[in-house]
Amino acid sequence: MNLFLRSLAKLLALLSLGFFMAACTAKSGSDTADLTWQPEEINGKKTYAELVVGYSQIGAESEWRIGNTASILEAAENLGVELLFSDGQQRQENQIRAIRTFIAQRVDVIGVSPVVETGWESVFQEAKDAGIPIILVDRRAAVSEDLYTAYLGSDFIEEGKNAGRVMVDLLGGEGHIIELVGTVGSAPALDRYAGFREIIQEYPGMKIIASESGDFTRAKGEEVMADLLKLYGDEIDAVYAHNDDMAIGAIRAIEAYGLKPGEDIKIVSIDAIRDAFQMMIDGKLNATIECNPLLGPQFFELALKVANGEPVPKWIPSEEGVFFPEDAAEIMPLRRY
Ligand code: GYE
Repeated sequence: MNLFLRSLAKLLALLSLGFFMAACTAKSGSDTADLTWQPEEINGKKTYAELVVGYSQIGAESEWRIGNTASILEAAENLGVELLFSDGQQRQENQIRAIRTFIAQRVDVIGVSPVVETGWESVFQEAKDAGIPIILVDRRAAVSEDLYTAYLGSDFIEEGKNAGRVMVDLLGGEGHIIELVGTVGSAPALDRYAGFREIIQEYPGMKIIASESGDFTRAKGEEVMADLLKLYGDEIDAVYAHNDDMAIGAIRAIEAYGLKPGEDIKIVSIDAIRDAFQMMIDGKLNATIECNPLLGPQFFELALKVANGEPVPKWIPSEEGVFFPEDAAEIMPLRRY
């Protein structure tokens, strides 16, 4: 993790219990020489300087999430948007409380990354009744389309399929796979589970011998993998982890068990964080499927349009690739998360 992200993570940890103003708009005083002054409205339309956005983040479970939070805070500051940011610490009830607070504060737009898919109807309906649009960022919610304005995020099914395709190649269509699942009930865990199976079901020799949640964290990935190694040991040919952090945890467990990750046990994961590139350079990870967390600039562009009543697409998907060890050294310095 680079220094900037590290300090951001610390700041977030310190402030995680409440709300904070991530950025204050450069409001003009009487000083006409102030070059940062921006008009509040042009032709009756809001500008970034007038936009007030509430954002309910999930937590800080992974490097991906830390990169995602940094992107949102940075973009708000660069654009001069007033951002009310809340860290839900992985709990849906905290996120629901934050959304209710944003409604009471009468923000222009609410951004939310729902920790799990279900259970959002009532609070989204409350926002709708108050005339405040909801934009889903990163993760979907299982609600009817009239309860949110747009979804900005990845195609998690496609990510799961890409992981499946890479796994078929690595194992030559045959082998015993351990799956480390993300947060139970979250959109990425459900879709990465389904997408992977869509591909490997075509290969009768590919068998998922265990599928357990590591909650998207390194610590849990390591713990679950250590338990599964005790149960299955040498029978394991490969690990499919729903994110890189759990794969890195699994790598530690495999080494502690005395096997070689990347060789004895092939590993494919998702996110493409910087540490995953290091693991590929070290020969311990066989591939990572990209999932882009740098959604801040796109999110605020969307929020401004929505606040001004302009039409926006219902789903704005991110463009993503697949990375392998042979290119890791060249690409790693370019990675921003
Ligand atoms: O893959 C994982 C994070 O929702 C896409 O959440 C995101 C996932 C990401 O914790 O690392």
